[in-house]
Amino acid sequence: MTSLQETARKFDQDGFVILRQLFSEDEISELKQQLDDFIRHEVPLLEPGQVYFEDVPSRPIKAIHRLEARSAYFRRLLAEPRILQVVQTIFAGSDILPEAVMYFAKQAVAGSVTPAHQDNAFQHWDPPEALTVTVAVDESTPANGPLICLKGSHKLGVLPYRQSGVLGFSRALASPADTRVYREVALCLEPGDVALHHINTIHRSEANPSPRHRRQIGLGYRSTRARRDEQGHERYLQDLDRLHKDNRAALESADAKGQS
Ligand SMILES: O=C(O)CCC(=O)C(=O)O
Repeated sequence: MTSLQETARKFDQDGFVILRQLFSEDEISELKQQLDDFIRHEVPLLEPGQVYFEDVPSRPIKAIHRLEARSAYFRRLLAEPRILQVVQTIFAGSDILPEAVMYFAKQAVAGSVTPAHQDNAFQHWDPPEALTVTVAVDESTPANGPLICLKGSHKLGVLPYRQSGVLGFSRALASPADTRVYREVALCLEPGDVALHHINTIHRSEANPSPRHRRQIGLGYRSTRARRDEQGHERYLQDLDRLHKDNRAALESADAKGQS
């Protein structure tokens, strides 16, 4: 079996797979530089919903969505042939569509919990032939809130969810999955490592109380066989809009109290 096919087999079996050192040190240095530039020049222009901040006074960035819309560098990263080749082997017999680039930052000391969720509760692909590729910018260790995937949980389909109230991760699993059956695996990565998880794989992360950042890029792909459940997706967008309005109202009321 070639290593590409072995990767696809593991992904199919576990719902996630790690590829070590897909990107070189120089490539990760450039990625960091591009991220810094994006944060300096583009983030101030983004609307709520495109960027999320931690709820602490220093307001460090927690997540940015759709970097490819504003950056030629991130559009190129999304079209990276080394990644497309792996995704193509996983969803064999179909063309692959790159979807979006996200940034997830679990900042030193300030990074908060990501509730257990499945990406397809947000994305609504049917059949669920889609995945997220995580590119590690920093080392992730048990101490700095690594991504934790539940092995085999992608075979459960999309499970009932609840509104989490957490900005950036508004839908969480309604009840915890049985981790004796679907074992939790912390994805401990070095910069340049890449992890792929299926959109139905349950994943979560703890807070980051450590002095080290855990930042990563998420690249979304799907097969051309996957179709969006438009009604389900519209309901999600309406829920999200409500959450943003409630959040704005809460902030305005806190401001008004502060001034009175
Ligand atoms: O960084 C995290 O904690 C969450 C990332 C995530 O949900 C994802 O990559 O799909």
